[in-house]
Amino acid sequence: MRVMICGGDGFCGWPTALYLSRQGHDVAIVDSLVRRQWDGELGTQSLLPIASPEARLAAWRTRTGHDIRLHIGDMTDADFLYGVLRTERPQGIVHFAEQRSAPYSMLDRAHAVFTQVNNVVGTLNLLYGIKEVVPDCHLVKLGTMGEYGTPDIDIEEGYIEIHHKGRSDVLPFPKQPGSMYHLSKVHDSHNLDFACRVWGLAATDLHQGVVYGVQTEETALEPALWNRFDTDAVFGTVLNRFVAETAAGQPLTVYGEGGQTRGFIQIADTVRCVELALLHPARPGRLRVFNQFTEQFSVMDLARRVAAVAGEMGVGTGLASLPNPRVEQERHHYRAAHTELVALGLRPHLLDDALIRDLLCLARRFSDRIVTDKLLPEVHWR
Ligand code: NAD
Ligand code: USQ
Repeated sequence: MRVMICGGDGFCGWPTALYLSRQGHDVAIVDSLVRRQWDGELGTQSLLPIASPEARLAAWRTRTGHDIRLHIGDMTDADFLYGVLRTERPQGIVHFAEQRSAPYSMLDRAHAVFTQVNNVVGTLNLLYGIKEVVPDCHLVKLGTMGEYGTPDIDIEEGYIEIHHKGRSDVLPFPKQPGSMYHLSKVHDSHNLDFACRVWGLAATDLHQGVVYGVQTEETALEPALWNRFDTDAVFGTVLNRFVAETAAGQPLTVYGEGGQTRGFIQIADTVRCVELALLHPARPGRLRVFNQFTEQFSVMDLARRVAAVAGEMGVGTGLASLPNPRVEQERHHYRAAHTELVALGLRPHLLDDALIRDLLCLARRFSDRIVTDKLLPEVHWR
């Protein structure tokens, strides 16, 4: 399949590009490389050193003989995007190319506006581009479990049957996002739904949970292929941060009571889920939604898991209970359906102590790269 990976230089996109290339798909990456600039803006860096995009692709070509094409440009630039679509004529597009940090989107007005413009306009350009240039192309778009929020009922996969005043219908599941970033994903989902219903496009919205882990079989092949590992309080996600905090000799930063519960998925399963969605395209005319996570944990569960493994290794640093910088429920019901990808063949890799140990070893090896004064949260929701 000719596949275009938008955001293919990022944490999820890079391993996905390599995995799909290795499966024999013809892969092209579209990325503005803006994520690399945000490290500069925030004064931080990936815990693992990452090669330039050109060096990454050259290493992949030398090692596997597979060519991955690179188009550097911004999704919000419609002329650029249309040009790439005309050149590549993709049969499948995977769209990761958004500003994905909730704290970054809550820094101030300018960052909130940037996040929503970047994400919503980029996706809208892509939807129009597909409609006008490659209308039969299947779009696999990364959304987030955080679109649903934490309602006091079970979360379904995208849709819920509602009975109201003697009538019933299957309607999009209600959305209660918790940051300006998560809101941008809800706006995207509405635009995707519209493009499917009205123009007859085929799209899958992957409501992904928090991703953890770093390397996949492909990225681990050699240093030039390594994936990024964010540790700072703005872009680092919770489990990877707990590992990095341990490596830095600091206590684990549990926000508030730690009862916040989320769906989680390993990076190696992310790439498999995307492949499954591509291999089993959505039918045109109705937006398909999959909840993309494999198990759920509370923040406190995760902190205790990491602390226990670190303790066995003799490197435990304990937990720090910090006032929650976010506005979110810290004790709540959480049970979300996630059966569709399993039905397509996903065999989940669940979190185990061996993986935590491997991550801790990796983080300790590169601990001198952790920018320790960027570990504590400084972005407040109120
Ligand atoms: P990332 O920031 O590492 O990668 C995103 C990539 O997109 C970067 O390389 C960046 O340069 C590029 N990009 C951003 N805006 C762009 C634009 N306007 N034009 C071109 N390129 C642009 O993020 P990630 O962790 O790989 O996340 C990828 C996607 O998955 C995002 O849409 C995110 O919302 C979603 N997601 C991520 C997680 C997670 O835990 N990492 C969880 C759920 C969903
Ligand atoms: N948290 C802590 N301590 C930390 C970091 C986070 O207690 O040091 C808590 C947060 O308060 C939150 C939970 O852990 O309750 C998850 O936070 P996170 O920073 O790991 O993840 P989040 O902000 O939700 O965002 C990440 C990705 C985003 C994706 C989302 C999936 O950055 O792109 O959309 O996970 S989901 O959470 O399902 O919406």
